[in-house]
Amino acid sequence: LANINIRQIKTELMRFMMAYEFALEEINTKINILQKEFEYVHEYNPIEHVKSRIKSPESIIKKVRKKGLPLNISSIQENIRDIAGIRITCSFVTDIYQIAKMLEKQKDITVMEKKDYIKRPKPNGYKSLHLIIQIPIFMSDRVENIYTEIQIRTIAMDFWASLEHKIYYKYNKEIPDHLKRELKDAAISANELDEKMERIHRDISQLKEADGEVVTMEEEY
Ligand code: 0O2
Repeated sequence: LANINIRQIKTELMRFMMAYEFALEEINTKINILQKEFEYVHEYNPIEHVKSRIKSPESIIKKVRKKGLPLNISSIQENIRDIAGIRITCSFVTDIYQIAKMLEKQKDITVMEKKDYIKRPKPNGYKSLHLIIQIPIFMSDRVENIYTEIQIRTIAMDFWASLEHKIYYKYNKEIPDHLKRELKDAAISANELDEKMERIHRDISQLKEADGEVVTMEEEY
């Protein structure tokens, strides 16, 4: 009896994790389609790169404990919403909102939560647009609505966040105040770079437009 139970639990856990893999596959396909078709129509690629990951069982358990939640499948499914995570790195800030809009409009995507850390950065300087979405996964005997976290940011925001993540963990989650200030300064510099590059991009687009070249970046999708 004990063997049967363990087998059942194993099967359930495998199916549970598989659903998140499928969610990532679905969303990656959607992003691929958007990217290819957008580039074809607008002759412009707003996406620099896309990365996806499944949260490890250890970090899922760590998050469950940190939030003081019960450790069972339905509690994890409902409360840990970034088991499947996708990060889209865009060229410019305006691209972030365009990509978000294109995903939000898709009928099978339900936006459950939107955290705009670009309009309201975190106190440490962190910037990104987070969409917590649900996507249906059609399996042999059921449909599961799977939570996925989509983080959309520019290269400069990604550069800062990736390094801050490393530095933060290296210092075992306690950084001295002067380093916190320096990190915040670095975030401000990253932001200035984003603004400058976007301004140059806009100015060059206007020049091209004046020269009679078709400029499509700001067009409605
Ligand atoms: P990891 O290692 O990237 O997976 P939640 O705990 O997710 O239910 P919370 O904390 O309000 O709710 O979510 P939030 O703030 O939207 O953060 C979710 C994810 O955003 C984090 O996942 C990070 O990936 C990223 N993030 C948020 N704040 C920061 C920050 O200050 N610096 C960096 N580098 N990344 C950040 P995890 O699970 O915390 O970490």
